[in-house]
Amino acid sequence: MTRRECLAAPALLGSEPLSIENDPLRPRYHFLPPRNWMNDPNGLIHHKGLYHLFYQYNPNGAYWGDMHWGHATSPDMVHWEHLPIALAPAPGGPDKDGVFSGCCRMHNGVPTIFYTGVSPETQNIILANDDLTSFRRFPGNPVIARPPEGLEVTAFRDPNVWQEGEDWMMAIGSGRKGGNGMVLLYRSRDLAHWEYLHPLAESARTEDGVIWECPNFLPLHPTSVLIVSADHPIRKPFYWTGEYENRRFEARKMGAIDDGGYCYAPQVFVDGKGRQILFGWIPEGRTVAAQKASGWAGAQSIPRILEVSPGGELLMRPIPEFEVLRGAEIREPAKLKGDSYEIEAEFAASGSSGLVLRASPDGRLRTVVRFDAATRRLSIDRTHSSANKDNEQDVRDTHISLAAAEPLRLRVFLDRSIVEVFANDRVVMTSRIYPPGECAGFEVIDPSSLRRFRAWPMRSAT
Ligand code: DQQ
Repeated sequence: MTRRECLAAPALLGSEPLSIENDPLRPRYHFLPPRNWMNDPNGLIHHKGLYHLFYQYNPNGAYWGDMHWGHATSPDMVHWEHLPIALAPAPGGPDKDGVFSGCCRMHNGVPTIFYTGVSPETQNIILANDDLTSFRRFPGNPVIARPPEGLEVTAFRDPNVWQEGEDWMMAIGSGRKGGNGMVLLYRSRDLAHWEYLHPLAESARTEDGVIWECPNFLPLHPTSVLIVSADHPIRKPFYWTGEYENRRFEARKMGAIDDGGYCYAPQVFVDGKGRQILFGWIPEGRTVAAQKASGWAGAQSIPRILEVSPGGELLMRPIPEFEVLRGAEIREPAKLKGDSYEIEAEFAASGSSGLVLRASPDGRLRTVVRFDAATRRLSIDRTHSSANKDNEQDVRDTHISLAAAEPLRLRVFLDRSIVEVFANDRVVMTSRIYPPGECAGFEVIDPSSLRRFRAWPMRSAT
């Protein structure tokens, strides 16, 4: 596809309905396209001093379907410039029914996109020019036309590619018919011909998902990381850390990428500073009708830096680049209010402590982030976040193990309808809330347990 063809694809840019600009629920510092539906982050790459974020995009409205790849670039992962749609389904080709998720790697100096075409699911390649503004389908597509012989699978998508010596390796999200989620491992010398090796990982338990989507394998030393998004009966991204030797992955430790229920299909890439960075899709928690009416749906998480602890736990911290959006520091909790801020709060891990966000003037509407020291459970309660019962309303919680005398350290990012809570660099909960604009109140639960507090109103990134 040339740049001109990109522009001829259904328009991403154009005149903007006023409702989107004025929408008090629309996040201001998380990444969103100008309008319509977005889901998985795709093709993340740092190239020639710019970050490229591609994403699953429906140009027809704020609902899932007709998957294209939207595109934006940034110098810092905070401020983004929207570019024309990068990839659109090509009539008659293997991606005629949708350009599904995938990644981008440099191959012989050429930005090379690996992705899934659907109905049936096949793996394909697109070559980009050096500034990733024009795209050309590889004539040998599909490079993998079907799942391995003799294996009955429920899914075959979302290629994740890395290099090992002279070989290129590909992990594909899958699931065994009548069984559980798995990741299939392939090898290639030339990217055109792929040989199936074996499952890189396979779940023994239905509760960890019967389909594993969007695999990310990080062959790090001494500890490697596998991340998958488990679909059905749960819908949640998990990680495993373990050893990778002779192309076999021995998973040792499992954990959640996010326990809040609103982070899915994360993708990891190595950024310009050599850091492993994760972006995740933040879906909506409201009805499809409400999404369509608003004209937008879906956001990208604050990028997280990943590291493996000596004990094999995945550590996740927000990138410090977002600090440029901080306004004047607030040290007294009583002075904090609004719908867009960042908080750093440290609590003695005793009793029941936490934060109340976006409270209405009469206190009846509120979102509560709470830690219960006795049970070591961290929760987000949004049973009273919104008066509209059509919005998802529940309590989500997770366990966080703290060493003796270790305080609870929270980083909270509130961005109107998004709440992202990082706890002690190892637990993250992302949630969605839809309170009316008057809900700007803030409170600390059990101020006697509060050891440190700093907050900043956050400026818009756009
Ligand atoms: N979303 C994509 C698929 C992927 C799923 C389609 C995960 O490639 O498996 O939009 O959200």
